[in-house]
Amino acid sequence: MSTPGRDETRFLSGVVEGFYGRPWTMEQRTELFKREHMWGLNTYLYAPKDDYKHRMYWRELYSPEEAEQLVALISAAEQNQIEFIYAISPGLDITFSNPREVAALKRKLDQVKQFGCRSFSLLFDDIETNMCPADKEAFSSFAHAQVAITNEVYQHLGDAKTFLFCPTDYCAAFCSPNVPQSSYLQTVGEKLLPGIDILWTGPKVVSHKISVESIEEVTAVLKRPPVIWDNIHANDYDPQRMFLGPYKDRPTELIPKLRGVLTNPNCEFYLNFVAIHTLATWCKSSPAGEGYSAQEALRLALLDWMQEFTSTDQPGGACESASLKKELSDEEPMQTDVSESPYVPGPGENPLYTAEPLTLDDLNLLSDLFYLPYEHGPTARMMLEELDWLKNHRQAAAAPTEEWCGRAGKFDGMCEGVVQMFNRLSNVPNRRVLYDLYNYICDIKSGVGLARAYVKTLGGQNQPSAQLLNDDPEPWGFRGGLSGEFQRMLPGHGNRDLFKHPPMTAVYCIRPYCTEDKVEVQKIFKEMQTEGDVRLQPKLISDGLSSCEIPPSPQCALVVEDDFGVCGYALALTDAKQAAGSDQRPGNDPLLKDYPSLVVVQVLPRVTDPSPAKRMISQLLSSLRNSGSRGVFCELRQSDRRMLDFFSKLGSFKHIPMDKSLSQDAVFMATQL
Ligand code: GDL
Repeated sequence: MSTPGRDETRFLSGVVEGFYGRPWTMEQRTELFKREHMWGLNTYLYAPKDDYKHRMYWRELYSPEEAEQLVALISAAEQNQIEFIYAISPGLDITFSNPREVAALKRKLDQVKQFGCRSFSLLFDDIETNMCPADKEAFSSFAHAQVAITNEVYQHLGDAKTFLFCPTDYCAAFCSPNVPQSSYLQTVGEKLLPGIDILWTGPKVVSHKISVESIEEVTAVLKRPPVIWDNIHANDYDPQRMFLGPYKDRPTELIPKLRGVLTNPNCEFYLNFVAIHTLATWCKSSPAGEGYSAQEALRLALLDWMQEFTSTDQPGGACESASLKKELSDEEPMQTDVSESPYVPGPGENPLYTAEPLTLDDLNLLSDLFYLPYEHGPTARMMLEELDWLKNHRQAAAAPTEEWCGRAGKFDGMCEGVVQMFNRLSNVPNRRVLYDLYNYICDIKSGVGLARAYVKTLGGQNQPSAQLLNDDPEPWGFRGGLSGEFQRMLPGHGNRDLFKHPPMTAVYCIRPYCTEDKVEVQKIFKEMQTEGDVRLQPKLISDGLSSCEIPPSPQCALVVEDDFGVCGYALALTDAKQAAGSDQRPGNDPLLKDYPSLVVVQVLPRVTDPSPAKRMISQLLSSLRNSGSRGVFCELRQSDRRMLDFFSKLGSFKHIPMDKSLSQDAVFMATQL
């Protein structure tokens, strides 16, 4: 069906207000439209998760007051040539098969249409995937249910300019077993009417990089290029972070392969200057032209942002405070001293406080300290490197070396830079921007302050008890609240930081095992054995698989390659009984009854990213399921901490207690299929 208002060639570019938490105000949204228009962006998707009537109470119609506000908002968008797309998220509790529910959805969207809106969106992100019994009866899958209702609403609206659908599996990481083979995406791709566009966040919810190949892959399944819902600057998942780095790690070669890009940025409206400005620069850079430099885009954005900090013609700005004072003074002249001449300190008195103006260097530093979800900015990285060096090069017994003192001084200077930046920021005339920034800059100032005091202590300048090694510190000496405490107690994951564990940039290729891989697989098996248990005790069935003595079942063998070659494998037997028998293990082992299949995974230590192993496991589990198996187990040696950790973290595999004589030093984990 072709839609009269629809322009497929138009690249949708702009903002999705799609985060959790306090929605933006109407005034902020109007300001957003002006900025988008000024910077050449063309779209706004209204999808604030915690707006009552967008999600939780999606059935409820808008009151006359709300209607008036929405009408004004939609018209403000139009005045700024911004396409206003109204989204609704009915997925929390909708019964897809009930015609009254479909009618409620139509009624709501009809109301918004009356407000002047021409573009709509149905969102099914972040919802439970199991259907209620009534829906199970009516639809063959969750995808079928969503597609049916979306097509019906789309046809009902008839002439939507744009219609967007957000799938429940909206990124590659959510697709099982993978993007091309996801039956959910296949159904969406085949059954969703061609006039409907599909939102996609990339490889992950918050994607570090989005490659052209990954987009080609998803486009093939969806049968249309996606609209990227980009969470690169979203900060609703961590109250200590905001993102002021440039739009980055999305090649501009993507532009002709996409239907659009909408960024879902920081919750705090005024923190999004860089996010939106740099996205606009990206959208304007054609791959054929000069190209896009994230660094240059950031420079341009910060230059413009400077203006905003110093502008006083805003509500809440210094001028407004002054005029507010004036108004008050008009009303109650007796209570103010406005009529008096300004105070001038006399000789020997305190000079008046003078605010130092903010500098562009301050903004650069601010952006470096709050850069991107997978990357700190250059100065932040340097500070971490210096602190790390100072910690590791301080011999307690001896006096600090000249080099150590020099670097400690440099570190102290960088910390002082943060304090100065804080001071100048807290004096800016534009208070609205400051208030959005405030918690974050306060937090980083304290964090840096602790590190600074620690380095002084290392150098012998501070008494250890003075600031942070105190037995009874002030609450700012132990930060992060209960959530921080929980995190610190978790192994590995909780302690993950961007400095010590930068995200993986390697590209992994997973492919079926072929006989030529035998030598490499055996090599990996041997290497991992010597790393772990040299005695090869206890003898495991999976050793036979890994050493290629036992052939894996058909469709049950994968290898993963990185730039250096094969670096891991995953092998499985649909029925491990025979192999167990040949290994002098009782073939009627109760384990084998419930879990007849066996899987073994191994990856070299250079692969620190767990995702290739996860992807291989999920592909094998899906093959085993298709072969009719009920369950699968794996055998691990106590010494193989890495694989034990890996399977434990998968969540689905549970420990199976075994008879000690049988299991010796082995651990068995299993899952039903
Ligand atoms: C999500 C949510 C989004 C949220 C974001 C970042 C999508 C499609 N949905 O999964 O509302 O802001 O993560 O936390 O991204």
